[in-house]
Amino acid sequence: MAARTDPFQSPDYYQLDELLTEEHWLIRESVRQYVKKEISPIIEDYAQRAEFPVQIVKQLGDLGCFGPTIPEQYGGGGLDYISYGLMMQELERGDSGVRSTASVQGSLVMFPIYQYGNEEQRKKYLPRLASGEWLGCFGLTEPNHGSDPSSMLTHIKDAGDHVILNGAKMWISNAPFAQVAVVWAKDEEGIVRGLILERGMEGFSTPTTHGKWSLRASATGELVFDNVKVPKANILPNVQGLKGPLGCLTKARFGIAWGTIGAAMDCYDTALRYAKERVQFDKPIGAFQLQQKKLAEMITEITKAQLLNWRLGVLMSEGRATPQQVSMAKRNSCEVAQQICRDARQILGGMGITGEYSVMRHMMNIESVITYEGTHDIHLLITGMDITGFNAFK
Ligand code: TGC
Ligand code: FAD
Repeated sequence: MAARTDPFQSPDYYQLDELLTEEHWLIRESVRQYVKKEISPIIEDYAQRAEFPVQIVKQLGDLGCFGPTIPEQYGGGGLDYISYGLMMQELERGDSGVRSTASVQGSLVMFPIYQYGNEEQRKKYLPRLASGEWLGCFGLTEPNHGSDPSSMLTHIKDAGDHVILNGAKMWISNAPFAQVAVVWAKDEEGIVRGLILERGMEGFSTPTTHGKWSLRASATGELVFDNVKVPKANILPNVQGLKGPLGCLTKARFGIAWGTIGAAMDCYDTALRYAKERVQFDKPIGAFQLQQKKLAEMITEITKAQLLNWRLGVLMSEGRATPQQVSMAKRNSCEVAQQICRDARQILGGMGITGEYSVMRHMMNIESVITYEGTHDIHLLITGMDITGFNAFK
């Protein structure tokens, strides 16, 4: 397939750009141009081949997309959450897998090392992760424990100056290429602890997961621990319990709320252009009411989600956002994106199922994004519990 150009024009129906600062525009523009130049021309081919474009790791590091909210002294960007959201929006406009690479690295690997780690751990890992010299992954989900990580079986046993780790994690983004893994395991008292593993530790392997129809340009794998000796110096000292991993998920879910609207914006823009150009029955199909209904609903939902995300970004930057507010935004954006991708695919008719356009790839990607970082149902139950006070999980 020949390299392609990217005609994307960003929708901004309510002049929401006026809510952004000049620094926000510059950050968004630099990531947008990166996606146009380095991602859009190649990503479809990588997705068709189910191959991870490993060169993006260094590129994303150079661009500042890894850990943008981490302080600069550790290699992060020291930026606010709107900046982070805009980066994730632009990356996922290119492909959800590219955004996944960045959100795992920043929110699920750098954030716990920064927030729960000691100074030695911060200095050793954060600058290398920020620059893209090292790639990281996050192991919470297990073969039999997905939505309910509190029942995890992976565990550690005290052995003097180290612990012995046994168990397995499944569905782990970045795993096959990662040098570092933040892994969650129970200690002998059943308390969840965070550990930093490095590739090469004896008994630690990362088999690749094959056969995905979704997120094909993202590398997914397992983490297998067979009597791995982990030095106690690699345990994250400043957190215990499930709030450790769940606290990381709050940051990553925020990025997904912005990211999936990026994918939706790409599908809308593609469908709008196609509807104006494609002629049937002597008229552009965009002149028919049925297609206008789809397009009008798309821009309405995108605009509502942009506003929700912006407000959430302000609350996050002020340290006032609740995890439940983040759940609402993640759930809303995934649903909006899923519907928009499907409608855009229909507007493109037969062309919608080809790799000539990005919509089918986005549509398939969203099927993962609506499931990972807490399924659609789990986020609904989080909202339900928040407003009623009743726990409907158990
Ligand atoms: P629960 O008793 O509710 O909570 C345990 C402790 O954690 C605290 N907490 C949170 N803290 C920060 N952020 C959040 N979002 C939090 N949610 C809960 C809570 O206050 C409590 O603290 P404490 O001090 O009292 O101990 O826990 P539960 O076992 O009842 O579970 C609740 C539930 C179901 C909502 C939770 O387990 C959940 O969110 N499940 C979904 C699992 C999930 O999201 N897995 C994601 C795996 S990682 C991934 O998918 C990465 S994909 C990345 C990519 O490629 O982009
Ligand atoms: P299950 O928990 O088995 O859920 C199955 C169904 O049951 C869902 O519809 C769910 O909503 C429903 N359900 C579950 N509990 C309830 C309930 N109480 N009430 C009502 N309905 C319920 N995990 C990581 O740790 N790190 C990663 O990097 C990572 N990357 C991923 C990448 C991809 C491509 C995918 C697909 C997943 C990834 N995951 C990762 C795992 C992901 O977080 C889990 O798939 C997700 O949390 C759901 O777990 P599960 O697949 O075991 O589904």
